[in-house]
Amino acid sequence: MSNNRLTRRALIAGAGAGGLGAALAAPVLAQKLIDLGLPGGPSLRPLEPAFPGKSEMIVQRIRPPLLETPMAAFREGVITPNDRFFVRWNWSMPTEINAAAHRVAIGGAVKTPVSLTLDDIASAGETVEVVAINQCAGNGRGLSEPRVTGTQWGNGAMGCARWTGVRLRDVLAKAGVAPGAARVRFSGLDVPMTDGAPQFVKSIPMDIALRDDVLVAWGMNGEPLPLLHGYPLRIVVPGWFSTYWVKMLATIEVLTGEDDSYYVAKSYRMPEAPITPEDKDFPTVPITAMPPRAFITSHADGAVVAKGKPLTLEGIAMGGDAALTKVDLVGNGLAMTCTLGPDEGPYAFRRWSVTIPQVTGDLANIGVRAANAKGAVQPEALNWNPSGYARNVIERITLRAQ
Ligand SMILES: Nc1nc2c(c(=O)[nH]1)N[C@H]1C(S)=C(S)[C@@H](COP(=O)(O)O)O[C@H]1N2
Ligand SMILES: [Mo]
Repeated sequence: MSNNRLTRRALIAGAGAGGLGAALAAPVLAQKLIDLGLPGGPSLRPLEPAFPGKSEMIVQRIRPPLLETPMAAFREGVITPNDRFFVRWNWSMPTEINAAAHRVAIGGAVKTPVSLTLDDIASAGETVEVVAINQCAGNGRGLSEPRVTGTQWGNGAMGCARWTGVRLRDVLAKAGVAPGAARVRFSGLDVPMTDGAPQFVKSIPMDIALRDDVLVAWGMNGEPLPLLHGYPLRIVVPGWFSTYWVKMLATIEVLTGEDDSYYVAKSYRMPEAPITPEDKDFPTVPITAMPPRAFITSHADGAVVAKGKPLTLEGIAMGGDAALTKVDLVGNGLAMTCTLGPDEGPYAFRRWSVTIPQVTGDLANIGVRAANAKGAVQPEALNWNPSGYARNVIERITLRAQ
C-alpha cells in the first residue's frame, strides 16, 4: 500500500463530507428480508444497502446503527470488505468530523499531558499494518438457548481487515507514561443519548497496551477508516474482542489503579466459571481474549448435496488470541482434518477446505472444530452465560443427500 501515511487530506476525504447525517438518520428500508435462524425469537431481519458506504447488510437496529454481515460475505477470501463489515455503536455517533480540528488528549498518569493532532499521531512512530479480526463479544448471541438479552446477532458480528496505524505505545511515549501506570483507558466522540447514562469508555491493562501490535489505526483495508468504523482513529487490539477497539478516539487516559467505569466494572463481563441458566450470584471477569472458532461457508443448514459423489466443504476459521493450528470436520461419524489456506497472521481468518470422498446419506449435525496454539479447542457444548458472550461452541449444520 502506498498511502500508508496519515495525511489531513486523506482523512478529510475519508469523512465523505456531507449527506451522512441524513443518510444515517433516515435510511430508506426496502424490506428485503433474511432469516437468521434464531431459535429464541423473531428471526427475520431487513437486508439492506441503505447505509452510507455499505452494500447489503442485515439491519439489527437503525439508530444507533447495528448492522450485521451476511454469512455469504465470508465465502470469498479472508478479508471482509469495508462495505460488508459489521457495525456496532452503543450510543449515537457524530455524523461529521472536522479532521483538522480533531485532537486526541493524553492525560492521567503521564509525565506531560498532551493534545495531539492527526499529523502528530501519524508521525509518532513507524507505520504498522496488522490483519486482525474485529469480533463483537456478543457475536452469535441470538443463537443462545435459552435466549439471552442483548442484540440478537447471528454469527455475522465479526469481520477481518487489514488495519494501518501506529503503535499505541509510540503514541503514549508522546506524553510519557508515569511510574505506577496500570491501565490505559480510551473514549471516543460518541456520547450517551440519555441523561446520566455512562459514556462508552474502555480500558486495557498496561502490558497489553505496550504490545507490538496494538495500534492507534487510521486505515482499514487500504482506505481511511469509514465514519461508521470510527473515523478518524480507532484502537485495534488484535486477539481481543472489539469492545476494546474504541472508535473515533478522543482521549487516552493512563490509570494507576483498577478501572471502575461502567463498561469495564459492570458490563462486558462473563461468569468466572461455567454456570447454568438457573444460577444467580456468581463472580464475573471481563471478557478479553477471543477463543478459536470455525464456520462452514460453502453450505447453509439444510442444503442438498449429491449422493454417491465426493463433497468439498469450505469455510473460515480463527485462532482467537493465538494462531489457528487445526480445523477438524466432526459429527455424523466423521473425523477428518481440514486443509488450511494461506496464513495472513495469527489474528486473521484462515480459509479451510475438506473433501468427503463419497456422500452415502444425509450428513446430520456436522461441524468444524478449530484449535489454537495455546491449546484452546472449540467445545461441544455452549458456554451459556446471561449476555451470550464469547460464543464458540462448534456450529452444526445438516446436509440432505439426494
Ligand atoms: N467509540 C466507540 N467505540 C466502540 C463502540 C462504541 O459504541 N463507541 N462499540 C464497540 C463495540 S461493542 C464493537 S462490537 C465494535 C464494533 O466495531 P465496528 O463497528 O467497526 O465493526 O466497536 C467498539 N468500539
Ligand atoms: Mo460489541
